[in-house]
Formats: sequence, C-alpha cells, structure tokens
Amino acid sequence: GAVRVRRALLSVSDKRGIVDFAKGLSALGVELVSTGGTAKELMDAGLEVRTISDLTGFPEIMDGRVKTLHPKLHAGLLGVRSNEEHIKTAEEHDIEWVDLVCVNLYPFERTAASRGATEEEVVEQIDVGGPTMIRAAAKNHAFVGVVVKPESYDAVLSELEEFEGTLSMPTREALAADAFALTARYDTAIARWFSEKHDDFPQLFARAYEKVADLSYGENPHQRAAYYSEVGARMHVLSQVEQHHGKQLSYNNLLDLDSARQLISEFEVPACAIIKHNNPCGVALGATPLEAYDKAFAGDPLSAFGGVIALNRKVDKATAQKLVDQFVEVLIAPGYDEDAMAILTAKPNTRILEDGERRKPRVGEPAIRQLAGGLLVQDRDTGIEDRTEMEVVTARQPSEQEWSEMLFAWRVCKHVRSNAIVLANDLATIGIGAGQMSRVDSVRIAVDKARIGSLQGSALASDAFFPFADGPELAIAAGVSSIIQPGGSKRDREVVEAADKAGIAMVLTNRRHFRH
Ligand code: 93A
Repeated sequence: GAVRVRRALLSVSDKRGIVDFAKGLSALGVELVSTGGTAKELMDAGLEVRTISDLTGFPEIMDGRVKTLHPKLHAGLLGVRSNEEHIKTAEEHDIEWVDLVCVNLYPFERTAASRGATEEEVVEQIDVGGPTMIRAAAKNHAFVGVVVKPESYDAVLSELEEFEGTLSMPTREALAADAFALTARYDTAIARWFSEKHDDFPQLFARAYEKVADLSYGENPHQRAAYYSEVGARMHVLSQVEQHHGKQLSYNNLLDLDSARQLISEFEVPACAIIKHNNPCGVALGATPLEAYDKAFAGDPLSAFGGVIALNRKVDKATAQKLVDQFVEVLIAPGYDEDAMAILTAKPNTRILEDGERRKPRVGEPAIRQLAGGLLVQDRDTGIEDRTEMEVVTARQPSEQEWSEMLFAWRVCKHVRSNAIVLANDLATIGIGAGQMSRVDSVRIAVDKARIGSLQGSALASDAFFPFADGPELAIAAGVSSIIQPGGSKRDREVVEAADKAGIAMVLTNRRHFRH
C-alpha cells in the first residue's frame, strides 16, 4: 500500500534542485535529516534541518568517510514496520524510522575520467555510505522510498502533494529499480577502473552501458535499436561527432561511421575513405581533399552511391561542389569552410558531421563482440607494421614507388572484411575484394573491379597469407607488380616462386589483420 512519508534523509553530492525538493518536503510536514554539506546548503536556504549526528548520536568522523554508516540509521531504514519484533527493537534502541532517502553519490566516474586526478583522489571518490543507504532503502521499498537523481524530484514531490504525503507501491518499486541500476553502474565503473590499472582481462568482465539515443530502427526496419555508450569509456563515437545537417544517424550509418573514422585515422596526409556496408569501396590519398575524394570515388564509382564518406581535412568549396553531385548518406570531416557548408546543406538528406578532437583509445581497451549469451573480448588490432619489420622475399626488390603503394594498400586492407584483397595504384584503391569465403574469389573480385589499364604496375595487399599460388597468379596476370601479405602459409614457397617467375616484388609483413 501507500507509505506515509514523515522523515526524509537527504545526502547529496550533486546539489542541483535539492533546496526546492527539501522545501516541498518540508511544506508537507516531512522532517528533514541531512549530512554535513547538504545540511548546510539547506540551512542556508532557511530550512529547518536535523543533522545526521543528531539522529545517530554519533559525529561525522574521519573526514566524512563515516557519516551515515551507523546502525541507528540503517535500522531505521531496514526495519519492517509491520513486524512486532522489529518495532520492539526500534523502541528499545531509540531507532527512528526513515521513510524517504534522497541520495546521489560522490562523482567517482567524473573524477576517474578527469585527466589530472591522482589515484588517491579517485579512490577517495568511492562512495560507501551513499550506496549503503540506497541499497537499504531500495531493499526495504515496501516501507521506504529512495530517490537517486534530481530528475525524479518533481514527480516524487507531485505525488506526495497529491496523495497527502504518501508514495504508492508502484512508485517505490520504480524508484528502487532506478536505485539498484545506479549502484550497479557505480560499482561497475569502480571495478572497471581497478581492472584497467592492470592491463589484462579481468575474471569478471564488468561493463555498464547507458543509452545515448533511441534509433529509428536497427539493421532492418522491423528491428528496434538504440545506441549506448560504455560507462567509463574515454570516448564514444557520438560524443566526438557533431551533426550539422540531415536526418538522425541510423544504426547502419553508425556502424559505417565507426569504420570510416578508424580507417581515415590511419593517414596523416589528406585522405578520403568511402564506406559501404561496413567495407571501404574507395580510399585514396591526395595533395588536397578534392584530389583525395576524386581518387577515392574513382576507385569504385558504382559502389560509392549512398556511401559514408570520411575526410581527414576541412572540406573546401571545390570538394563540396564535387560532393553534391553524388548521393552521399553521411559525410564526416574535421570541419567545413562556410561556402562549402552552404553548398552541402542545399541537399536536405546528407547527414553532415564534424569530427571533434580525437582521443586515441586507451591502450588495452578491448574490442568486444557479442555471441549468444556471451562475449568475445580481444585486444584491439591497433597499430600497423613498419616497413623495417617487413621482409622482401623475391629476387626483385620493390621500387620506392612500389613500397608506398604496398604500404598504402596494407593500411587499407586492415579495414576490409576478410578475406580481404586490396589493389592500389597511385595511392588510391582501384579494386577491393571483401568478405569472401575464399581468398582467390576476393582476388577475382578486386581485379574485376579495377579498370583495365589501372592494373599495370599496381600493388596488391592481402590481409592473410595465400594458401595457394592461384590468387597471386591471377593478380600477376592482370598486371600487379608488387604484393604485400603476411606470409606463413605451408605453400609460401610456391607463392614466392610464382612471384619470382613473373619478376614481381613480394613483401611479407609477418603479421596478419583478419577482420571478421
Ligand atoms: O565517505 S562516505 O562513503 N561515508 C559515509 O558515511 C557517507 N554518507 C553519505 N560518503 C557518505 N555519504 C555521501 O556523502 C553521500 O552519498 C553524498 O554523496 C555525500 C553528501 O555529503 P554532504 O552532505 O556532506 O555534502
């Protein structure tokens, strides 16, 4: 049934709205009990407040580490009001029932995320008394209400005002659900912080996610979807990206956007990447953003239709004029010239995004994928091999030009679904074979995509070794003059022989980059 609120305990770090809430309670005749800082705030506002020490008969000690951790308070929260035994005990020990608890916690997450905070400061922000009160009140929701966020104050107050100072069971249950969600999240953030100090895979992989946005639908219109950010993560895609124009980002947009940003971040010089269905269909470097875009687009003009386009330079007028000729789903760049923006926003549908300051993911931040009822967790596939770590295995050494084509293709290849084959010429992809179950099929697709002529002297990158010589042979016949691949196949000898026979250059990276 409904619970009559006679006494409320208020103890909050985030003091937004607390004075008004307390005034409302006070007007309803509720006795206010409060801890140091909160009590002061309320008294300054002219409210009559009892201190927690007055209730417990014990001072707040040890710099506030022990303020509310007292049996007199916790018995007053946990006692079953309908239990004769509990009532008798309460009388014996002068225990006063507390019917409403309003608590929010020390800002652990914020402190842990702030750059300057020392470990000691972060640890000090682990709230002990607050969660204890919240859990006690939420457990005893049959008799106690618990409010854990300022956003709930108005609704709680309205109900109390409307129903003669009482709170209904459904309301108390909903508040208890909020309360346990908060303490779960809070402890998860703490557990994550501790486990991250040791750069390993903790026994209990504690992560919490909070909703950032509902999406209109998922991969398909009949699937519901939302975007969540990870609690405690240093960055997430939507916190860094500002949308200037166009409809809300869809589920598929976000997926492609994430891939586009990862790919484009491989390059320092002006670069453009066009993503379709979570694979690049055109990637290029250029002296200007316009040149990079033109070359990326030329890589596969048919597939570029409705793609996610990422640039790592400010978009200028010339590039904007080219971009509006195409159907672009999403455009992302570090900025836009004013005249470029005017041109781009003339089209109502293109989602125009600005990439904010990029923070690299923390070393050790894992990549996670969901399986039925479980997760696969692995290190991120960060970084890329240096030329000095690679090995030329053919009689012919690659020319400097071939080296740059191969290294470019290799960087792109890492971002293509396996089996991945990337053909590049003039620092632009000319054909990409992605997501095939057989590597030779990926080679075939990449070669088919490339325009005749562009293949002469092109470079091929393969995300993993060639199990047979058929793939390289096909590429060589089409005009490829250098191949970069991890090596490590049983038939490496046959593969290298095919390269030597054709007089092309082959480089082994000794590391593969599957992306499944
Ligand atoms: O250090 S604590 O874990 N020890 C406690 O006994 C305790 N009781 C309440 N922190 C404690 N609190 C927290 O103090 C509350 O969760 C709230 O965040 C904060 C309010 O303190 P003040 O009213 O002094 O500003």
